[in-house]
Amino acid sequence: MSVQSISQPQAAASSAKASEARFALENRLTGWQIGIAMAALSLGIFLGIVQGLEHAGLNLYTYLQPAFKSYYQGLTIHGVLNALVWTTFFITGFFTTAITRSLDMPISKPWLARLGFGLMVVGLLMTAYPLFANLATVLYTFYPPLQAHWTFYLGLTLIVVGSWVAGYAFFFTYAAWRKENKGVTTPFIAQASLITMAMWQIATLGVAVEILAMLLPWSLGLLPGTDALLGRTLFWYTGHSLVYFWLLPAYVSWYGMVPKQAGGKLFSENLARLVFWLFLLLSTPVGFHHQYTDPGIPQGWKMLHGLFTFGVAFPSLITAFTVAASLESGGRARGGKGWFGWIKKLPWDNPSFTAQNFAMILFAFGGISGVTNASYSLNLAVHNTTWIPGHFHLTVGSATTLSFFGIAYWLVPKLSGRGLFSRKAALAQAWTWLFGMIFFSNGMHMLGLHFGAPRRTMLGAAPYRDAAWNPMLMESVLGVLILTVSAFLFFYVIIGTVLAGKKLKEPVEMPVAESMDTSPTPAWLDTWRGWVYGAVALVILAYGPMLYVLFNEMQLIPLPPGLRVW
Ligand code: HAS
Repeated sequence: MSVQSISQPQAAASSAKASEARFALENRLTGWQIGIAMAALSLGIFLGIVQGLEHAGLNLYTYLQPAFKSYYQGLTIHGVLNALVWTTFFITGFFTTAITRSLDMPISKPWLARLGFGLMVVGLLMTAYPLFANLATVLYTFYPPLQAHWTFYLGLTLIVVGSWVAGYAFFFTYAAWRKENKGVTTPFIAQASLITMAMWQIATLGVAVEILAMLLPWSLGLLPGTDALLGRTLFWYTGHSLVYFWLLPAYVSWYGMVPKQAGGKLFSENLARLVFWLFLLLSTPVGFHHQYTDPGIPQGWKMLHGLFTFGVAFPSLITAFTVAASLESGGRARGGKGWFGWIKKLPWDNPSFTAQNFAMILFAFGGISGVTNASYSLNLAVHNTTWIPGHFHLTVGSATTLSFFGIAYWLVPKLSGRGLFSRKAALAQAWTWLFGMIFFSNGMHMLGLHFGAPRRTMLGAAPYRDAAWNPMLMESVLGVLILTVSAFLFFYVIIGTVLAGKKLKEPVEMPVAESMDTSPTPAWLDTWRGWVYGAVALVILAYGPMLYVLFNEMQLIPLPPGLRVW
C-alpha cells in the first residue's frame, strides 16, 4: 500500500473533524434542542397512550393520582407537549444544523442563538408549572372563556419569542453569508429552512396579539373579561399556519436530503424552491376553515379562506409528484427496472430513509382527509368529531413526527459521534409506527364519520357511547398498543445511541441531494422582497376587514363566578 493511499483517507477524516469543530456551538445547541424535544415527546406520548386506553374503557387516571388529576389535564399536557413543544424545539434544533451546514457558515451572532434557546427553556418551565399543577387544563387550543393561570400564557409567549430570536440568528447568518457570496444562489436547504422561519414570524402574530392583548391581561385581572370569537379567530390565524411550520421541516428533508439517502437526485430544485415560496404566501390566510361552524364569521370570508385552503394544498400535490420522481431516480440508480421495480430497490434497510418514506405514505392519506375537512359541506359532518384527531395523527403525528424520527436517525449519530445503536430496532420502529398509525387513524376517522363520536372527550365515560362504536374503538386501541411499542423502540434506539453507540471514526455528514435539473435558478426564486410583500398583502386581504369588525365589536364578557370546568 502506498503512503499516499494511507494518508488520503486520514487527511479527509481530519479535515472532516476540523470542519466539525467549527460547528461546536451549533452541535451543542442542536443537541439540547432536540434532547428537550424528545423528553417532552416521551411524556406526551405516555399520556397519549393513557388517553387511548381510556377510550377503550380503561381509565388509568384513577391510578395516576395525584400527579394527573383528570383525563382533560392529561389531554392538555399531551397536546401542548406533542404539538407545541416537541415540534418547536425539534425544528429550531434541526434548522440550527441544517442552515449552518447548508451555508457552510457557523451562526454569525452566537449570543442571539443562545438567547433564543434560553427564552424557549424559560418559557417551557413557566408553561410546565400551571400544566402540572392543574391550573391550565384548557387544551392546547386554550379557547377563552376557559382561563389558564397567567404563567401558562407568558410561558407560551416566551417559547414563541425564543423561536423568533432563534430565527433572527438564522437571518443574520444568512445576511453574513450573502455579503460574502454576492451573486451566488442560496443553497436549497438553507433557503427552504429560512422561508419556513419567515413564515413562522408572520404566522405567530395572531397568537401573539391574542395572548398579549387579551388573555394575559385578562388572567392577571387587568381586563374585566374576554371575547371568545375574537380569541378563536386570532388563535386560528396562527393555528393553521402552525401546521405548515410542522410540515415544512419535513419537506426540507424530503426534498433536500431523502433523495440523496435513496441514492438519487432531487427531481427539480427550482420547483422545490417554488413550493416553499407558495407556502410562505398561502399558509396564513386560511384560518377560517377551522371556524366554518362559528357564528359571527360571514359565509363570504369562510369561502375565501376555503379557496385559499385548496390553494395551499397545491404545493403539497407538487411535492407528492416531485418527491416520488426523486425517489424513482434513486430506485433506478440502484438497478430498479419497470414501472414499480424501482420501489423494491430503495434502501429499505436504512431506518432514516424508511421512517421518512412511511411518513410520506401516511401523509398522502392525511392530505386526503385535510382536503375533505376543507370542503365546507363535508366539514359540517366531521367537525369536532374523532375524524379530526384521525386527520392530525396522519399529519403532525406521522408526516412530521415520523420524519423527525427519520432525521434523528442520522442527526443523533452526527451529534454524538456514535453509530446508531440498533438498526434493526430503528427499522422495527418505523414499521410499527406505520401500522400503528394506520389502525389508530382509521378507527378514529371512521368513528367520527359514521357515528359522530366527539373529539376532545372522555369517551370511555360518555353516557351516550354506543355498543356499535366498539369495533372502531378497538381498532384505534390496537393502533395505540402498536404505537406504544414503536415509541419504546424509538427511545431505546436514541438513548442506546447516545450512551452505548459504537464510537465513529469519522463524523456523519448531513445528506444533501443534488438536483437532476441543472438549469440555473431564476433570480425571482432567490429573491425575498416580492414574496414577503405578497404574503403580508394576502394576510391583510384575508384577515384585515374581519379583524377590524371583530375588534370594533369586541365585548369583554366577564367570567361567570365559579366557572372552572376542571
Ligand atoms: Fe389539517 C384540522 C385542512 C394539512 C394538522 N389539521 C387540523 C388539525 C390539525 C391539523 C392539528 O380545512 C386540528 C386542529 C384542532 O385542534 O382543531 N389540513 C387541511 C388541508 C391540508 C392540511 C387542506 N393539517 C395539515 C398538516 C398538518 C395538519 C400538514 C400538520 C402537520 N385541517 C384542515 C381543516 C381542518 C384541519 C379544514 C379543520 C377541521 C375542523 O373542522 O376542525 C393540506 O395542506 C393537505 C395537503 C396534502 C396533500 C398530500 C400530499 C402528499 C404527499 C406525500 C406523497 C407521498 C410520497 C411517497 C411521495 C395533498 C406530499 C411515495 C412512496 C413511495 C414508496 C415511492
